[in-house]
Amino acid sequence: MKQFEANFDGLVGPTHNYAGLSFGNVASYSNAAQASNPKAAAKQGLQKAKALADLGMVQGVLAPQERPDLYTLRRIGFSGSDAEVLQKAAKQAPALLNACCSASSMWTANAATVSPSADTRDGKVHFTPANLVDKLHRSIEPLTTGNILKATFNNDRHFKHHLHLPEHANFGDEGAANHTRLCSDYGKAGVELFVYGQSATNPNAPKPVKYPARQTLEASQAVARLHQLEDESCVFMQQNPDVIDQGVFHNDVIAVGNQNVLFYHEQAFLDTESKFAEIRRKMNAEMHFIKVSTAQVSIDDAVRSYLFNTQIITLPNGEMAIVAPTDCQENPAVFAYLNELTTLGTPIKQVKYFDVKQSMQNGGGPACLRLRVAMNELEVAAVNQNTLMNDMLFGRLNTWVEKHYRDRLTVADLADPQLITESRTALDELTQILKLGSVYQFQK
Ligand code: SUG
Repeated sequence: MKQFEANFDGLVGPTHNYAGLSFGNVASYSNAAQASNPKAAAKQGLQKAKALADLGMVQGVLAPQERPDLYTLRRIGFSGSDAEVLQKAAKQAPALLNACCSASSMWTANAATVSPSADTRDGKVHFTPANLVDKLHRSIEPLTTGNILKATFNNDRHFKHHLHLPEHANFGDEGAANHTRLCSDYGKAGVELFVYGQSATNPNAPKPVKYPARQTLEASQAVARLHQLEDESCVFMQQNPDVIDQGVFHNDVIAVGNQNVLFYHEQAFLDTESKFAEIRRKMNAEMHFIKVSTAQVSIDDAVRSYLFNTQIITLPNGEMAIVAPTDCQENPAVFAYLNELTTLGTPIKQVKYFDVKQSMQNGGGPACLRLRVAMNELEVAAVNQNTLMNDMLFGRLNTWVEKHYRDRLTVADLADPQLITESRTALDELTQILKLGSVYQFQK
């Protein structure tokens, strides 16, 4: 049976803006209060997704969330008509309004953790939405994320959907951004590498001092239990707290894997050698660890260029390619490194650059924008086919963006009640295009 690794990219929502909401995420902070271009952001994302589909990859899309999130604003005491709720929040608590307007669900690497059927005891593909408790604006995503995942992977025979973990700092969970599945072939049992930032219940364990460690060991262990993974196929590894303090807020900002390749910065982890030995033993197949040294690329350059927030994909001809943001071309050290990488005799043979600057300015590169789901052909056939990228869907989504999205949005614009109508009209039409049913609260 054929095996695939599908990428499901998050569609950028109509309220994409720069509000500086993510402490510890350098790009989000440094671009705070700039004007955004939601239309360009959505189109950049669609271009990348379509290009991967054109390369022969299985590519899908995940719908964005409803923003402004008036349900959360009402839950915290703002009342009246929708317009009144928005305007009261804008006046009395603008920071809360900003949190309820973020389009952050576009970074679907944080939507959920996914374990393919080859790894799980019941032979199903398991999904656990991330609770994202570390950031207010992201902590309001998981319930709707669960609805969207269920509407996209809507077949109980093949897909098992869990509730997100308890909403407490001990279980801080950021989804696939801290999870890498290594394997010889997508359809064979692999090793699931969970990278955490801190252990919540061990006060003596190392942790960052300046910025938050968003993922806990306890959350990663809970996801592994829920997904019915064998101990022998899991490795739990700690992120180096020093790099979190330099802006590496998720592991996918400093390491990325695909099949039997792990591409990483030498400062990414703690206990690197012993953990890599554990991976080798549990993999039972050849592993390629591609190390980038600080002398080649500094942490600062890695964070600015997002060298590691790249996608490594296996093309239909078996060769691997790296999907990088154009920001990597613009950074001399990183560009030189990537040019050399393809000549080093590793499985990575080509680099493909994409302009995703609208997302990059909020700290989201190509890899943040996608959720990986390894599936066999029966599972791919069980996915909601209307969410899979092809010429027709690409055309329809571009027309949809063109019709509903603004080309300029500032934080001040978030108080505009017209944005509620625009966003709901767009999302209602999107659920019809993708045939998702009623996934949003306003549709219920
Ligand atoms: O959670 N940025 C996101 C970026 C997520 C990137 N994802 C991965 N690395 N997988 C975050 O920090 C910024 C929103 C704002 O500031 O308006 C934001 O949420």
